Amino acid sequence: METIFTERHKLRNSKTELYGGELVEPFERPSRADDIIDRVRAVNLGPVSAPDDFGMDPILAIHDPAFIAFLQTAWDDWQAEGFKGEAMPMVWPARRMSRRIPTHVEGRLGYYALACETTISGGTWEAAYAAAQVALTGAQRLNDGARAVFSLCRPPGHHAAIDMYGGYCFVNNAAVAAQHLRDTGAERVAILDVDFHHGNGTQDIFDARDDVLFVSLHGDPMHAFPHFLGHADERGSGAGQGYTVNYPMPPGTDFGTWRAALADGLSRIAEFAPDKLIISLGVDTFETDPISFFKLASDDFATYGADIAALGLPTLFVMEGGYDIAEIGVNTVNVLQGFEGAS
Ligand code: Q9C
Ligand code: ZN
Repeated sequence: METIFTERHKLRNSKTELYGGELVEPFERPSRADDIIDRVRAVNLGPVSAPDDFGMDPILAIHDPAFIAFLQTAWDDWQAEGFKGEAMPMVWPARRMSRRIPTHVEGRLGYYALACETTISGGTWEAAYAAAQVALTGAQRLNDGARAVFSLCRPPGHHAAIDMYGGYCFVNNAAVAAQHLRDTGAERVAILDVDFHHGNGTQDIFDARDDVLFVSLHGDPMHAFPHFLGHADERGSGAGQGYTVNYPMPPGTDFGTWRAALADGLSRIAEFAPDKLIISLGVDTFETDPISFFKLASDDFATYGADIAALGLPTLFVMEGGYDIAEIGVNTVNVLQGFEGAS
């Protein structure tokens, strides 16, 4: 399997995350991608290629232009205020308040953020742009006939909505790739999100559409980030009714339970009969992930990679979360090798 990767992910290197009331080193750090690419090379998964540049249009096909313009200038605007730390919101348009977009960067941060753990620092936009190109290049490889491709995106994307960032995400890489596939011949695209967290951004983007099926397995939002989306009764709206499928699961969920939900999700995807499949691949379902509560073991990742391969669809793996730094490379590549072994 070919991997698409660029060192430009290192440009996303913020020093702080707000966690438990403290500023800590971010869980979403550059060494994550380094560990994954090291493992890809160690097992000779396949060639590693740099992304092509598809420009801004595919990003703007998903995201609000004003939101993207905000991401591009937020760090400069923040620094211009003379602030010493990294950019983070601290006030939101909460219930019964105005949706008018403020002028001051503090107001703009609150308007466009869905959470405040994720700080913006120099290079963030450049890395997020590069990650979207990594996803787009993988999608194009499927168009060129590949059975499967691994887009090693960093920063991740599935929490980024049409006009919101947060949860370590800025541009929704999987959504950008899905739209590119739609715009280049695919009639139907399915996105299967196996990251521990609900892919609220992806769900939001495709909520009212029947051409992109969104299926997500995740920690129940009653107990897990992003807390305000991902319930089982969210099924899509308008023409998109029935094209969002959520499997929230409780703390302590083991692989048996998780795999049964996956089997149900895979049957929904088979029924939809997509031309292409995108996997939002987070390995934060691992038993020792520091911020999650599922109990998957390393071997389970290979097992479910094979389960996904049984669909027989052209498949793009897009990297999302996973924070157990010691095992992130093994667990990620286990999914890909499990898939290949069963293809
Ligand atoms: N107590 C991704 O996996 N904070 N984002 C969680 C836990 C945010 C995760 C706090 C987690 C974001 C792509
Ligand atoms: Zn996650």
